[in-house]
Amino acid sequence: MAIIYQIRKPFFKLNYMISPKIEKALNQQVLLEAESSQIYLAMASWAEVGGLSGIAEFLFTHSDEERLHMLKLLKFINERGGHGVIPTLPAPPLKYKGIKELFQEVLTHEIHVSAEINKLVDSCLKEKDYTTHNFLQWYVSEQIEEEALARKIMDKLKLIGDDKAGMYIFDRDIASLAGGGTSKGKAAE
Ligand code: OFO
Repeated sequence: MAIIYQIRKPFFKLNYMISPKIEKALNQQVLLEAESSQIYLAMASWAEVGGLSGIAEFLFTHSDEERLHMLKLLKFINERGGHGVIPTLPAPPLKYKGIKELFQEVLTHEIHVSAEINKLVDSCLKEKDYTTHNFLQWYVSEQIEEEALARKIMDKLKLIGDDKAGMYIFDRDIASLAGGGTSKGKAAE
């Protein structure tokens, strides 16, 4: 029995475990995805209280998607022999100056998330962790879609300007853009 254990232990370590460096970086991304979910949840609540039901629906859905992104990472870390850590989150902002400012924050946040994903991909290449590198390609594609969606929304808001009727239609129609990323409920698979 002792011989079998001695053979299996290094095999397990060599083939299945992620390095502490990648584990830490992935857990940092868990935090960022969880933070995204919290921020969008706070935005959704602000919009709902302000009578912007379409924007609220869009943001509630977006918040759910970010939670799925977090879960997908967490499960991957655990499957690879690491420990997915549930993070402590800073309180999100509760109020926004207006709709345009809110969606500008969404775009800025998504650009930041994309940059962090790219750093993570780079670390995987440096560590020669091709399994995690392959896993992260889903996030690379997701970020392209999310940034494009946030830019599309900002373009629409610029066109609308201060036109109240335009803003009414925007609030009515934006709900149909919810779930526009690659996630669409598949992230936790
Ligand atoms: Fe997780 O996709 Fe946005 O942040």
